[in-house]
Amino acid sequence: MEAESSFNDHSRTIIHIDLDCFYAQVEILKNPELRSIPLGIQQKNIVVTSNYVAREYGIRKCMLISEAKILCPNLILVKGEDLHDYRQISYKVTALLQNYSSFVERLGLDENFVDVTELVSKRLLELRQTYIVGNIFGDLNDLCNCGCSNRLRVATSIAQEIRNKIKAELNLTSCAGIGHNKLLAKIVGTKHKPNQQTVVFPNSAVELLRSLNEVSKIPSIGVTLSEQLNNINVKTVQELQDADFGNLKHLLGHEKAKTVYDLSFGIDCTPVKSSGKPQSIGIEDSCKPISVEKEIKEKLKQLLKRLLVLVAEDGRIPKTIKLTVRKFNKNNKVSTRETRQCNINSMVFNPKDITNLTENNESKIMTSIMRLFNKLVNTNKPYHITLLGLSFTKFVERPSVKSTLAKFLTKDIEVQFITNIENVHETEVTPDISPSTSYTENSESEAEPTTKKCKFGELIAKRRFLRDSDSDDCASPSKLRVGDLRLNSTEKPVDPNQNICCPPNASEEVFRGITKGNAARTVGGI
Ligand code: TTP
Ligand code: MG
Repeated sequence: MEAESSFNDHSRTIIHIDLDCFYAQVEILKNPELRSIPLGIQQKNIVVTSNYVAREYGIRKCMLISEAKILCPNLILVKGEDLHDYRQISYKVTALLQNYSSFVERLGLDENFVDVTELVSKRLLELRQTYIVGNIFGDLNDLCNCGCSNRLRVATSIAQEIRNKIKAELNLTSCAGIGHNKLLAKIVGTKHKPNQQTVVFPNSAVELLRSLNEVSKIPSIGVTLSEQLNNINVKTVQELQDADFGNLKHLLGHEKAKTVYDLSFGIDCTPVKSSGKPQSIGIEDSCKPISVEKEIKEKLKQLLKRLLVLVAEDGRIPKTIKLTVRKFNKNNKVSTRETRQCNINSMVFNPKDITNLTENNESKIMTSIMRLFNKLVNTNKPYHITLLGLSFTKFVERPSVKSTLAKFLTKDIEVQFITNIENVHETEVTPDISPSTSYTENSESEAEPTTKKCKFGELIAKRRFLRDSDSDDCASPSKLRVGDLRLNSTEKPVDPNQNICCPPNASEEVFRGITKGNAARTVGGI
């Protein structure tokens, strides 16, 4: 059975920008001596990334520190668990990209899609001749004649311009992929790394997808979906392209089957969406099994403290708190994730300094959290918790001084210090695919879950994908749904009071200015 073919529209022009060895580059900005020596960024016992000097030794993302040290005994490790600096730089990059388009979509911390369609048409009016800058994927025979070839050519010079600007102003190198949709732009950008760019014309889209080989390598196809496909003997992209659509439909339902099938041919109609403020800000921490309530409470207190810092950086005031636990059942070695949420009175927060809760207010929030915990876990029976997460959702803007004063005058302020559980929402239970050993040393989710696929991280990321795709909020910034390369970020807007040093080769004024100049727009727009 054949699928009805999707309209393959080439009218848009998209650039995907991915910063090279991002965390490592940020650490190098802070300490330029690290540039020429092998550098690894450590989170728990994993090297989450490394500079390209270290990659020469075979160091790969998500490698165990112990393995990395064997490959490169001189590897210098810098802790990368505090994401503050990475976020700051990340927002500077996005702010810079917003000068090229109002459609800039963040994907994780170091990737952005830029829809340059409008800019390209303007440039085309001015240009007499177009040419290609950078690498080309595929061949230039049989190019489409709808006009996309010229548009993509122009976009290659825009991509080069953007990358030069990122280098000049932020002293960061990046890769770019240029294509007529997000899927192709993202994939093709990985073809030549680091510090390079690659374009793909529509005639080579199918070949580009095939070059990924495994279906699981297609962005937005997660572990469950690839397992489902594998079960019907669809392992490679080519097998997916050749698959009987009736079988796919039977397995996935019509809509999903269609999306997956389209993706395998490089068809992706999802728009580049200007990244808005996150709907949820959360962190979580996996741990060795905890079975004592006192320890749980202590861990949750620490999480709350860290979460409040992120919320303060975001600038809005949350109205709902959500607790996530992962329970490990020692008998059947199965882990399950459950979440429960309740409203909190936003008046417990001091709008001027959210991180600074009075002891009384902190204990009120903790009481709410522990109530949620007791609803999720029957503490009268043995339990083993291997992950705890907290997130705030449903935000309101901080009241202005005026409105606070008005409230005070109308005595609204009387309700200020009440934390209440107004309604407890239904429990979400999501089976976790964690094997029994999953609690060991996995990464913290404050370490923004990544869209990247690598052996260890991939498992974690994929688990998050599974979890998040079942949840109705957006706890993960890398939540990719089939056919939807959209960022759902836990990130926060630019903080103009950032404290990152200006890179040595960059202009201090420009470096600071990018953030400040765009801060107002960013708050409303990212
Ligand atoms: P990537 O873009 O995958 O990696 P990178 O930018 O370090 O290297 P590349 O040159 O190949 O693009 O990820 C961006 C950052 O995300 C990376 O610097 C570190 C972080 N990260 C994690 O926290 N966990 C992970 O599993 C991976 C892969 C990355
Ligand atoms: Mg990168």
